[in-house]
Amino acid sequence: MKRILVVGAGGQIGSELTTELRKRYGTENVVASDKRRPSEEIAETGPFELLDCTDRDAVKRVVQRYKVDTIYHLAALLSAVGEKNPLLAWNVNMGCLLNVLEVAKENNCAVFFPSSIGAFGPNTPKDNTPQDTIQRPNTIYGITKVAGELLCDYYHQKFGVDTRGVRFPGLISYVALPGGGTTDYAVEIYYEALKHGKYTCYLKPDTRMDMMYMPDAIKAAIDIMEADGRKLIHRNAFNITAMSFSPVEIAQEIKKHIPDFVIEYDIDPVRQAIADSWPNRIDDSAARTEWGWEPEYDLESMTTDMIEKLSSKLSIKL
Ligand code: AKB
Repeated sequence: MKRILVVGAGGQIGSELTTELRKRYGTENVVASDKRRPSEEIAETGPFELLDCTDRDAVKRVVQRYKVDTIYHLAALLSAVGEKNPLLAWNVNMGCLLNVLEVAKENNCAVFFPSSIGAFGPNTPKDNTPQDTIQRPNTIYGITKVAGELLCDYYHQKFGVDTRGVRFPGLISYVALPGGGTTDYAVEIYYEALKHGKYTCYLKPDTRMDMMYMPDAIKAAIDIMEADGRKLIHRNAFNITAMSFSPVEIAQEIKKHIPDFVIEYDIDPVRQAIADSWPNRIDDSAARTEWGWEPEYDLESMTTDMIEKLSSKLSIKL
């Protein structure tokens, strides 16, 4: 049985991933950690450690105390917030990853690293973006993701650390909110549609990006760590996607459930420029071939589920 440490367990991915890992591997075998105390569900249903991953000794202490053999390293600043404080984004995103990789090397741990569609840039092919292609991002977030992919491959090749990763698209969930990304609109729109019947979007109506519903993202993170390493040609990191849509298309889908819903636009130039530099739709055939990746949800099934779950969470009757 694996002994897992989740770094950043209180975040958008971490809170749902921790719950699923505990179901699969047993509560006692999954240590949640975060800089701040997360929800009761995470902090009180299994082992929890307050952990600042910029402190390498602290990471090492937790790994050794719980005899961890697999680390899911999720702590990072996202794209939009990174542009507000590039130095902090570099220090947190690279510093924490380096600490995790060093501790993993010394303690024989496997590492999951979440890269992103943000690892691509304005001169990457926009449609059917290949697995192996030009990666010259122009955001600090993207730069840390490309450097992170390379660093993970380096630790694998040079020190034999079992590093694996995926390039996540925008992630949509009704459990925890994302914090400071460019794709956050695709979560906010459901909350605002249900609460106010109206949403003001900070991206232009036709801005197309890859997206994924959280249950598929959790499945991907677990499946890639379970995959047979001998079959992996790539490692850091695999393109994965589930759907690709624009604000106008998600709004149309929401209108099928909330007919009076209205979307308006007030463009944020910073987030628009980031979104314009990312692909329209990536090609995830390497992940499908090498470890059997296959998403379950598309825009229609995700919207039905989001509206059902979120209206019950917010106690809103449709
Ligand atoms: C962001 O928008 O920054 C993230 C991502 C796509 O990596 N959601």
